[in-house]
Amino acid sequence: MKKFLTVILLAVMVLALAACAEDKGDAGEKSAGSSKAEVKKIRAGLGLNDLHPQYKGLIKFKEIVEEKTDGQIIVETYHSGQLGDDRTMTEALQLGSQEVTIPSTAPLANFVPEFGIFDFPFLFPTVEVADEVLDGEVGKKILDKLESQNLVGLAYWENGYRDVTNSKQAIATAADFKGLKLRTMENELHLEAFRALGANPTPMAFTELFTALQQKTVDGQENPLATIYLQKYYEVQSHVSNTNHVYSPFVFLMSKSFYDDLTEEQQKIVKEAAIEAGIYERQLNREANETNLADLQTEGITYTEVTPEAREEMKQLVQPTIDKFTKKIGSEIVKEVYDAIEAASKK
Ligand code: KDG
Repeated sequence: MKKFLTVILLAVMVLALAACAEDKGDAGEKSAGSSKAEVKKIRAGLGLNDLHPQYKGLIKFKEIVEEKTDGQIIVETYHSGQLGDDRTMTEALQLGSQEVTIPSTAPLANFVPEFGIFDFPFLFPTVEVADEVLDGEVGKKILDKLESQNLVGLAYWENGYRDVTNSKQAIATAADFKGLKLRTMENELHLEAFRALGANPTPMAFTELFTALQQKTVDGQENPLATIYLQKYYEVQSHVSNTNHVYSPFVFLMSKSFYDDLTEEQQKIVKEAAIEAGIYERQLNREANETNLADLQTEGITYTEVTPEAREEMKQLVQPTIDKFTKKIGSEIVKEVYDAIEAASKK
């Protein structure tokens, strides 16, 4: 009987040990699994509001990334400057306290001066040429320069051709800019170009713009039609002209420390998602552009046509600014951009 009890006791101990080992194994696997399966979060912030194609593109990026990573990367989206303006968000990416933002190239030129080339007035003749150049070799070369700033540039998106609005007078020719207090993006080249046209420009973050127009701190501003309409600038502006003075690209930025922490597979997913969502955003933006001028007029804004001759005069007035910044940024890389534009224009 004693023997029998000892055997039973031993059997129970063996079973208990086995169960224990199994538990440990599970727990071990679970913890390995959970570190493998650790969910990474992208906080993505924009200056524009949630009606803009840029935000819709960001939602597309979110959908692609969350689906392709099976929820291992989640994307939280913020619009209307909820996380700050272009400069503060870009700095947050450098510090690693935010993961994604999509600024215009103009404020980004304060971090990597070569982006300033894309803000040369009247540079890109068409959106197709812009796509070809930005998505081509020289565009990539400039994106790669972001690494030294602790940033990764995943793709170019589209802000678009910019037009001037104001609350004072119709702008048909360069002479009409005289004395106009105009908000520009925080970019030296933009400031000098508008001074050359005779305006009185002042740099300001996008997040402050509506209030500045409303309180008449400035008379006018310049942005693509989609922004002018969707941000409801018609409520505080009375004139719009098709100055089309610059094609403004967006750059899809990711914090380098966050990107470097992703697996190779995840890096591929976010990169491809930024490109795919960018194609979608460009398409939405171009569709918006077709209707937004009429929409603005319906809202009571007066449209004034800038003739090709008047635009030619504007081009000549800003040429010394372009020459100055060509030297400042580097003639070689500027030439590469011009060559790429020429090649793309022949296609
Ligand atoms: O989300 C992008 C905006 O923050 C900004 O880049 C818009 O074109 C713009 C401007 O005028 O500041």
